[in-house]
This record gives sequence, structure tokens and C-alpha cells, in this order.
Amino acid sequence: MNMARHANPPRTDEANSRLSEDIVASQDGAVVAEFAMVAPVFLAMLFGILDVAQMALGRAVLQGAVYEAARSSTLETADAVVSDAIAEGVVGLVLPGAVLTTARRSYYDFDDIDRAEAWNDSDDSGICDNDEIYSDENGNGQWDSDIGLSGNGAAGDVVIFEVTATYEPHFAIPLISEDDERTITATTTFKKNQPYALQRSYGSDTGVCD
Ligand SMILES: [Ca+2]
Ligand SMILES: [Ca+2]
Repeated sequence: MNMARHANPPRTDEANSRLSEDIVASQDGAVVAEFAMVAPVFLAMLFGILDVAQMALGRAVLQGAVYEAARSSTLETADAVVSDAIAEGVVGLVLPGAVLTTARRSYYDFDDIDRAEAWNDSDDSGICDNDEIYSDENGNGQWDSDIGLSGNGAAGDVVIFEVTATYEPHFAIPLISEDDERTITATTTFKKNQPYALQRSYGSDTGVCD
């Protein structure tokens, strides 16, 4: 006898349809739950990638703009203010609202970069002090641990041109990026002014350090 074989009655079409709907609803719920878990991570990654991409593009554009500004600043007719404004305009195309801070420091030659003015370091302290005699080579009336002078220099001078761009990123990562102005891009380049006149030489006046 086969009575046990038919203990469970066959499903009707209506029951099968209801079961399918339940499965679909369950799957939909699972997808929504998974999306809710994954979406924040995905969005954070996406914003992070866009943020880094904007930074990389901004750095590349800034480098090019600084190079052009530095090159035009080597001429006798150079106007550093105009050059900086042009650079800011170019950088602003990829970093809207960016504020550029520029600094120029001039030297007689490349070998003078970061060099201190000559002095008699009798106590071997590494600085000019204790009535030691120094040579005021850059003519500013004091001993300098860095012989460079602020500004674009004169004919034939070597100039370090440093630019810092500060901007508010468009793609700050939500809930992580608390500082609205957190990204700073900086670059430095060296140039030598055109020999449009005789280069000034370093001075030979002496002074006494305190
Ligand atoms: Ca000393
Ligand atoms: Ca000096």
C-alpha cells in the first residue's frame, strides 16, 4: 500500500505563486539591506578617488602654471604680480576658488642656496654670536643663516619660486573630512634671471653679531 507516499498534497498554482512572491520579496529585502551596508563604503571610496584625482590634476596644472610664471619672471620687464595672477587663473580652472600664496627668494648663484653669510665662528657654535665678525654679503645690515633675499632678485640672480595652492575640495568624504580646507598643493621651481644688466655682486661690509 502507498498511503504514506501521498502524505503531503501537491501544491496548487496559487501556493506556488505565493511562494515565488515571498522569495522575490525576500531577495529584494536582502538586496536593499546589502546596498545599505555597501553604499556608504562605495560612496566614500568614490569620493576619495575623485578627491585624489582632483588633487593630482590640480598639482599637475599648478606645476605648469608655476613654470610659466617663473619663466616670464626672468625677463627685465617681468611683473611678478601679473605672473602670479595668470597662474592663479589657470589653476582656478581645475581648483575653483583656489588661493595661491607665492614666495620668491633670490641668490647670486646656485651654490649660494641655503648658504649662510661668511663669519668667524670663533666659538664653533654654528651661528654668528658672541661678538663674532661677519660679512654682510647680501647687504641687508645683519648676519643671515640663509644668504638669500626675499623677492624676484635682479639680473642674473637665481630665484627659488614657491607656490602653495589652498582650496576646498569638491569631493570631500562625508563624515570623515571635517576640515573644509584640508588640501594644500605646493610646488617649487628654480630659475635664473636673464642677464639684462650686470649682475650685482655680494657686498663686503662687515658687522658684529650680538
Ligand atoms: Ca658662533
Ligand atoms: Ca646680511
